[in-house]
Amino acid sequence: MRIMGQEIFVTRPSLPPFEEYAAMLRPLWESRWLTNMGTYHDQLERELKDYLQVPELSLFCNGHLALEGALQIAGLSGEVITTPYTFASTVHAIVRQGLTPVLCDVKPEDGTLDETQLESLITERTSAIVPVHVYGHCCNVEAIGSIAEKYGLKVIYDAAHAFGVTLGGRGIGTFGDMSMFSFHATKIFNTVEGGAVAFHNPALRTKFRAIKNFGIQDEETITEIGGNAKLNELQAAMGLCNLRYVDRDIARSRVLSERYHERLSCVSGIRFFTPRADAAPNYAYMPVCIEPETFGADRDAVQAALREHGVYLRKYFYPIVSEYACYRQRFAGCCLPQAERLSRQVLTLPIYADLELQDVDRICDLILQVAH
Ligand code: T4K
Repeated sequence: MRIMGQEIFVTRPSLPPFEEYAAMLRPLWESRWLTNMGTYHDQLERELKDYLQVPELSLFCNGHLALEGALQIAGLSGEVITTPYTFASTVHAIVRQGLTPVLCDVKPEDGTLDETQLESLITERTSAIVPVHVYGHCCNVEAIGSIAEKYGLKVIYDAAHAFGVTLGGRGIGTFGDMSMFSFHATKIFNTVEGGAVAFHNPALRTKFRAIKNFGIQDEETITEIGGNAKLNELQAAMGLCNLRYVDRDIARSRVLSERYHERLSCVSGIRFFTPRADAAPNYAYMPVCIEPETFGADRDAVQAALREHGVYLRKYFYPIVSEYACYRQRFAGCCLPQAERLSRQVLTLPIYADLELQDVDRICDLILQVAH
């Protein structure tokens, strides 16, 4: 049990035993091969491909640049439909690739893109859909896939939160044309900073390898307009170590998630999301909706009250993207009632492998005190 007063954040990175990571560094000191797709980089690509059950995978230095890389390689133009209920990265990646984001509202039950609204947003300029498996909740990939096929659109999933998630026994990264995963320190699996794109077409393998390294094919051949987005050997070593423990971490987070449900699911005014029953989740996020009319206090009051006790809950995702200062004008007039409502009600509670059950109980006690 933690000492009272010690801070608890929404997440805490998993780290392997120090000696295990240190041992991985020795060959790097000896070879002096530190980056530009070294041995660990290629080994991690192979191991992640197996773990995520995807046909092809390319590592990047972070999830954001992986998403930008996927959008670039997909050869898109014009409009791209995505959701406003996400981290800044999703829409920024679309805009930074010279594309026009079009926002689709989300479903209140899981926060993912509302596929029933998709067709009304498709125009002759639409080239792709970028749905987000927000909190690791799987989108309606079947409906999205058939709409995309009907209109000849690419589907690139933002699967930043969905590491290790399976749907109907299939790796979540096998749906759509490509999926981006994030391996940021705050994710269930981390390489400190890092990310990857999973894809189907083996012909894209060399393109992905080139665009993260200035478009270089060989010393004298530059085939793509690429930047520098390589995962280095120290990060890859961290990934190789952490991958050995990720199943344990997911199992541990499951226990914590069950405890939150046990303690809070019958409380009036606290609503849990209902992700798809055919998905195996990763328990990386613990979002709840605080419905002020029935709970007796609003989300911000709960956040402030727990902060007084050193527990830092996060409002992932508030504000929604259309309300950002940099996008307000662009999206003025967009009607996104479900995303707005969720963003006013959601709190993400702490969940990570070395959080203790007593901490979960204390957090639940503190939340319940706010209601009374
Ligand atoms: N798409 C989606 C849907 C995403 O959510 C993200 C990233 C991306 C794309 C882009 O992927 P990356 O390029 O990041 O790979 C955090 C993460 O930085 C970000 O990766 C993540 N989503 C987002 C949801 O959360 P912040 O601004 O909330 O981070 P920060 O620094 O406030 O950290 C959150 C908490 O984690 C802290 O209160 C304490 C703890 N923490 C954090 C760090 C960095 C630690 O204990 N140790 C640490 O080293 O964005």
